[in-house]
Amino acid sequence: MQGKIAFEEHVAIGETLAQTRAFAGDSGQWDDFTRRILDLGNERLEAMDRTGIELAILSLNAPGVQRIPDADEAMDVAKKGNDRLAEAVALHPDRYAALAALPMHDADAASLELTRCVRELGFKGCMVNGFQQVGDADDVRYYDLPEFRAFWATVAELDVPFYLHPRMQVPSRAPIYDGHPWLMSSPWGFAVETSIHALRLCGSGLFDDYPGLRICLGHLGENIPFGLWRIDARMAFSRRGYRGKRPLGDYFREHFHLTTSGNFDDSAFRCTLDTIDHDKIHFSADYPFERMQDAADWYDSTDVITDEQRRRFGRSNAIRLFKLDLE
Ligand code: GRE
Ligand code: ZN
Repeated sequence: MQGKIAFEEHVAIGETLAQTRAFAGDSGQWDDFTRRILDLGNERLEAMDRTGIELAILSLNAPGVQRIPDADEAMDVAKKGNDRLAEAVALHPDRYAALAALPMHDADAASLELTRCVRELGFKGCMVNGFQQVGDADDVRYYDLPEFRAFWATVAELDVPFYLHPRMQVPSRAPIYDGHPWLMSSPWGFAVETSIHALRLCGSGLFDDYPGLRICLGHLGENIPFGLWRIDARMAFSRRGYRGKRPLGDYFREHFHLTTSGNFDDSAFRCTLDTIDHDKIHFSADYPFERMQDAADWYDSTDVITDEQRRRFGRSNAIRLFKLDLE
């Protein structure tokens, strides 16, 4: 399919490149990976051309700003990353747009940088990589906490999507993974961490306070579609600290947009399609952690969806989500 829009497409800057090294593949692949994640020129654009991706809405690599405990340093890196993305968008406005990286140490800093990116740089939303480490590397903040309500007010006012991207748990909080570092990262732990964060948002009453918020999740929903029925079924018996006014599934279906990033599987896709309204399903690749070719080969040919759905999920839904000036 030509004309696809993808929006979990990562870029590193010097300050965030090394964070990604462990995930780049086995030894020998780092040089290629480094070139691909830093590149915003021909190699990326040609891969987009070959795979029918017209527009990539770019974001900084994970964990990025979220793993910088010092607030001032985090703000500097966020600004530097965002300015780099803005530069690429200015050079190739038909091929690139951008999601802001944000320092999430406190609501004011996050709101300030999001507002700058949206109002001054024309960014389409933000991508935040899970919890923020603050001060001490073991001190982590999740965004359902009351102190972040002022940030969510800014997101609601700017009316832009917030993409919650995975990161790995910090070792001091993750003894269950002892001896199994592979399990803690993208094969499984990423989805555990990100799904819990997303469910915390649902259970905190956030969406009662801000009914217009739109949250994006990658990887076909970080396993939540598979578990959604059971969450509501069990919570009919006991709500223990759940602060939403409505059943969790209502919030998930109303506020969450899910992308195909890094999860190119028919069975998982069917489950997601069965669970979520079809105006909230989107193509994405997760480059360069995945190959654009793998993402597009699967998406363009899977018979789980019709060609008419392929167009909607590959393009028109994203145009509406990000209010893009495209047809
Ligand atoms: C990602 O950003 O999506 C990612 C990583 C590390 C490993 C796999 C992956 O940051 O998809
Ligand atoms: Zn990603």
